[in-house]
Amino acid sequence: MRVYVLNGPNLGRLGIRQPEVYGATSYADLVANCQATGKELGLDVEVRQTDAEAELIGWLHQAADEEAGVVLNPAAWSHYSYAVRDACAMLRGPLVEVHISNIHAREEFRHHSVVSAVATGVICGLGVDGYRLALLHLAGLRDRSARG
Ligand code: CA2
Repeated sequence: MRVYVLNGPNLGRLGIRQPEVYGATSYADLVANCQATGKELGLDVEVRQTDAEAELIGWLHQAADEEAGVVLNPAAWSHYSYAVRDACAMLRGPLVEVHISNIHAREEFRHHSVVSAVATGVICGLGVDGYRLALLHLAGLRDRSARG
């Protein structure tokens, strides 16, 4: 099963600033952890990050065309990008939305994600463990569908 782990703006700076909010794991470590989890679970995992909305939308179209699973941290776009939401709605495989921080315990503008309504499920506030949990969920779906 092909899985895209897609990350939105500023997440490439993980571990450099605000460790009290986002933890001490660097973006490079996050990529390595997702790849290791993918290997463990037999998932073909590709991890990407972009600060450009059009690039993320292109990757979502690619995932839709391939019927791939997606783990998405839309970052700030979660809160206002109907373009990202519409691209997510086109996906044909499962979509797990991940937030490292607990967006509900932060500023009011972070409490709502326009993406969540079109996601299969949402994980938030569990730090970078959320990515591993999302990949475990996708592997479980794959296993259940293989069993029929
Ligand atoms: O908690 C999350 O994962 C967020 O999606 C992260 C976004 C934020 O806009 C969302 O409300 C919640 C921001 C990512 C910024 O990442 C940084 C990384 C290092 C230093 C500063 C910001």
